Amino acid sequence: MTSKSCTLIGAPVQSGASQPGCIMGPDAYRTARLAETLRDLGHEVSDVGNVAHGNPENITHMNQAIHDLPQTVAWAAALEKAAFDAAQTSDMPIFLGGDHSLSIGTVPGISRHWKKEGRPLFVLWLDAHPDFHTLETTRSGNLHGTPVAYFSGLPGFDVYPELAAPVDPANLCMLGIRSVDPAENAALAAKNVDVSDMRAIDEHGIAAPLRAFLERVRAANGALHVSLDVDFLEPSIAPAVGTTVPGGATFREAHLVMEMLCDAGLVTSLDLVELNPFLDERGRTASLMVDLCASLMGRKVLDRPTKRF
Ligand code: 6HN
Ligand code: MN
Ligand code: MN
Ligand code: MN
Repeated sequence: MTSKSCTLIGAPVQSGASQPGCIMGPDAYRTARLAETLRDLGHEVSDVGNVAHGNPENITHMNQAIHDLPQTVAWAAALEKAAFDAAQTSDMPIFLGGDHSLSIGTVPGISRHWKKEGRPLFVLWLDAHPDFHTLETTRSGNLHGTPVAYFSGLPGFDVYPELAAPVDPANLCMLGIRSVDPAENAALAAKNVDVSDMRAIDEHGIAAPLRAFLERVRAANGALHVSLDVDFLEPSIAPAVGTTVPGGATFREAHLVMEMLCDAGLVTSLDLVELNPFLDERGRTASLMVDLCASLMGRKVLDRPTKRF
């Protein structure tokens, strides 16, 4: 792959998850040598450190289950700006999470940039969950369950920042899905979202739906944002996440997705989310996420270094 300028942006968000720990995510990726790994592949890498948010405003919502709304909205505003700014200057902004509520900021910022450039944004959501709750439908109140419904322009998000460029639900693709709440299921069907759940992947393989999606992105001259949730992966290979669901993507399925994305050359930004280093085993999940990132950015199977630890 041609050399890219990559910008690493730390987003130590944990207000959207039920348990603490994602605050340590960005530093776990640094410890697992993400920057050095991408440099070894020939890319130019700058780590701009962690984003900080402004003072949270006193925002409330009638759904009493919701928690940490003011802080999550403050993060969204700060990350929307950070994402928009990074997309002006970098070929590949990479957001180091942080729980998945960080996409309430990153995807809208990236999408505002591409609207200005006159290209539609597509989003590949690699996750056990569709994160398609509205503020009315969430029962857990964990706001990491809401980003996709919000940036797709569903109603009921008046307390989140105003969207400059909603993502067309026709431009979404979800892979790895295997834990969906009833209200999400109904909303996904109503918006006709392209969802390949694990049952479909078992039957048809993971390459077929991804290939079809990439053809759509290419035909539309789209930009492509990838949001990779640790729980996309089978928990036995990626234990460091608070929302494990059995039956996830295997090691090879996950690498194949990244290798196909690399070959397609369409990816323009990336979220690495939900890593909770407090739940990890000797850094293995952080290292796997870095290796997946390496596959996305050009490492070939035959170039994989022998692990010495
Ligand atoms: N994630 N649907 C569940 C909820 O609490 O709303 C799980 C959300 C998981 C969030 O995957 O980032
Ligand atoms: Mn909380
Ligand atoms: Mn998620
Ligand atoms: Mn998830």
